[in-house]
Amino acid sequence: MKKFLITGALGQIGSELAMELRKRYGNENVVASDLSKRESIVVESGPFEVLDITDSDKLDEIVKKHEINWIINLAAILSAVGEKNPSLAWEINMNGLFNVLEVARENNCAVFTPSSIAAFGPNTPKDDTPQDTIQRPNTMYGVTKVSGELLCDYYYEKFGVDTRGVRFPGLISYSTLPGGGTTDYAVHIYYEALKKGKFTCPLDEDTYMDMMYMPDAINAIIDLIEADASKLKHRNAFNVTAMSFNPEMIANEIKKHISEFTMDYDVNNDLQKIANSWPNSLDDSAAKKEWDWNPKYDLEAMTKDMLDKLKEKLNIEK
Ligand code: NAD
Ligand code: AKB
Repeated sequence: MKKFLITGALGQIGSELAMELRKRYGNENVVASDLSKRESIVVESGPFEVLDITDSDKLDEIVKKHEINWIINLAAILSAVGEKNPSLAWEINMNGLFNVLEVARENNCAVFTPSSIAAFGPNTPKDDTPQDTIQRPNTMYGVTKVSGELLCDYYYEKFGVDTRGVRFPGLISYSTLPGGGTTDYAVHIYYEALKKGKFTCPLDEDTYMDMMYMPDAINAIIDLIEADASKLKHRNAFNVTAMSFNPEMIANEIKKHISEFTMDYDVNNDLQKIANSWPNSLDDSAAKKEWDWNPKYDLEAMTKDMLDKLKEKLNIEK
């Protein structure tokens, strides 16, 4: 029986993953944790611990107390915040991950940690970016992501820790707002379209990036956790994607539902620089081959669902 600990469980991914895991594996088998106890269905619906992942003793204590055998490490600082505070990004993304891997090694736990398209850099082939290619990121977030991939590989090779992970693109969801990334505009655009009928985009119109709707991301995590280990060659850094678009394309899709919607641009140079260093589109054939990765939502299906769900959430009639 799998018994999960999720770190950073009140964030964009964790708040939805915790609920889906509880549905599938039972509430008591999914221990959620985060820096503090915030108001959330995740805190109310099952076990919750206050945990700072830089505190390895507390992490070890919680793993022992709940007899955890899977740690899903979602505590992190994302790209935009990480560029403003690189030492914090290093402390949490690297030292935190190191603690997670050490505690996992000592307590025989498996570990899932997401990497990101940020693990690539300006020298990486931009289109159809291969699974195995040049990785020389020029952001602190990207440096921690590629180092994290290597550290997870090391713990598998050296100590036999069952480490797994994917390189997520920008994730779009209606439940919890994103935590300070470069792809966040693709979430905010839906809120602003419904609330104000207009959106000022911080990235220029030619900025292509890979994206994915949260239900596909949640399935990716659970499918990889459940995958037959003997079939996994890449383990910690599978390219996964569901769509690639630029701001014009998402705006045009929204206009099909909200005809009066308009978008203008006020480019944020810091964000633009980060986005320009990332791929336009990923090749995710290794994930398809090794564990049957198969996303369900494209831009059209995601936009319809996002707008329907957000209208309900924001109590908007349109
Ligand atoms: P998020 O910012 O929404 O949530 C991160 C959570 O970590 C927050 O709830 C925060 O309180 C918590 N946290 C911060 N410092 C902590 C600490 N010291 N100890 C414990 N908890 C701490 O992030 P997310 O979007 O849910 O991302 C989760 C993981 O997925 C990260 O590794 C991120 O790099 C990766 N990822 C996310 C995306 C995306 O678009 N959301 C894309 C690619 C990769
Ligand atoms: C970010 O923009 O920082 C994240 C990511 C793609 O890793 N959404």
